[in-house]
Amino acid sequence: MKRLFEKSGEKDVTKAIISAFLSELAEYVESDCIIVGGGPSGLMAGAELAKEGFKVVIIERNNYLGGGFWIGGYLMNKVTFRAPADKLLVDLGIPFKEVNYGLFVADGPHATSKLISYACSMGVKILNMTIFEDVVVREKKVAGCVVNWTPVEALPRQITCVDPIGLESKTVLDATGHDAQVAKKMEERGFVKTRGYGAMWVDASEDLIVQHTAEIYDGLFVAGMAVATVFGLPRMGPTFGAMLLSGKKAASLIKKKLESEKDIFLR
Ligand code: 48F
Repeated sequence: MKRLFEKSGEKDVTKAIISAFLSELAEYVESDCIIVGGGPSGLMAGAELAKEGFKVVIIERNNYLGGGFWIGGYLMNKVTFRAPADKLLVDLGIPFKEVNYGLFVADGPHATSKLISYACSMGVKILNMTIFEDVVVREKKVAGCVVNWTPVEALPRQITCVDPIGLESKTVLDATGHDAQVAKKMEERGFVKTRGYGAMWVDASEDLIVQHTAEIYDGLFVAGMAVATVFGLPRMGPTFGAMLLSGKKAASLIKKKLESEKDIFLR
């Protein structure tokens, strides 16, 4: 019999990881929303949806979340925001300074960790080291994603096939940044058209990205820089207000759609 004071050993540590991970994965093979990309727009959207009780999972190819939010431009880790996004910084508890009228600066690592913490504490689940490969489309509706472990992408060619797995969801949000990977896959399949992002023009870009944040195919939404790529909008460089506002807008559009359907998986 195990003595009371006996500490857990290697097998117990391994079992704890396997059982916690697999039970979560089994629970999240079906969700209300799969968010592809854990950058600022994806994290914000996920947090806002999970706050409302929706079942949300973020697919992120890196081991870390945050995307381009950790650093500003040119490997300098200060991030900027333009009004009215300063109100969101207050809500998220991110310290910032006003450096010019309506222009705010914050520390990238501090801002990113606050946003990740917000998303996790609202109940967003994370599959990191996981790459989006394809879409599930049924009867002209996006109904999930096909994913694989990130390292599978880099496997030597001698290993011919490690099949991916399918995850079902009521909605999918493309928050993969400039690459707009989900929208591009839909384009490859002939379902949507993307235009590629335009030259930098921060003043126009922020508002346009928030305005164009939308459902682009039944069940598929876009947020953040993916919006610029889909709609041919100007790029904006290292300012992040529109990423947070676009994520928030995507969450409200997805919520509306989910509420119009009957069988949601409220947690
Ligand atoms: O690029 P990213 O930060 O996207 P965002 O939320 O924010 C854009 C800004 O960071 C910045 C900007 C404006 O301020 O110009 O670029 O639109 O985060 C995108 C996330 O998606 C992940 C990627 O690793 C990153 O964390 N991602 C991209 N492709 C895949 C993916 C994929 N195929 N599978 C899983 N994750």
